[in-house]
Amino acid sequence: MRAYLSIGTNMGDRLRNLQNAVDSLKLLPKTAVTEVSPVYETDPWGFEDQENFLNIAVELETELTPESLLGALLGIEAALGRVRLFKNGPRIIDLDLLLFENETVNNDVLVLPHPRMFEREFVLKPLHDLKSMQNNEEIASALNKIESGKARAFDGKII
Ligand code: PH2
Ligand code: MG
Ligand code: MG
Repeated sequence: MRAYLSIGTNMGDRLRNLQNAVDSLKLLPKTAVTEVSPVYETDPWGFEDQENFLNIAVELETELTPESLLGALLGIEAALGRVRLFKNGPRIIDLDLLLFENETVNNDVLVLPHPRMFEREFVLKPLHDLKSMQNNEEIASALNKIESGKARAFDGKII
């Protein structure tokens, strides 16, 4: 099954945090990291009085269920030292599950597709860079509607 993630960070060594997150994903059972987007620097959305974020999108191939993948993402956040201060506040690392094949899920722990992904340039811009998304009309038109040009290409690569 193909899954897409959005990863963000705005504390400490941001590039290192992104690489640590991707390295952790590579260690998950029944899961392969199949593509990592370029890195973007983005203005904080939601709560503006905080440092800029770095954001990437990641494509996975996995045999995990959406719920067990979500659990694994929360485990990686905890292992990398995430402390939840307040909603939309600063974070060492945030791994959000955006899409899982064409599945729609709506339960207490998980909503798919991610309900706010289509309004967020910091999600859509890197996502649209992934090879498998470049011809995705839904992503392209959503990005077209909101693109401000404020997601800046950042000099640094996550592998
Ligand atoms: N994540 C948030 C809130 N605001 N802003 C940017 N630029 N990037 C993020 O990843 C981000 C945010 C909540 O998860
Ligand atoms: Mg998030
Ligand atoms: Mg999150």
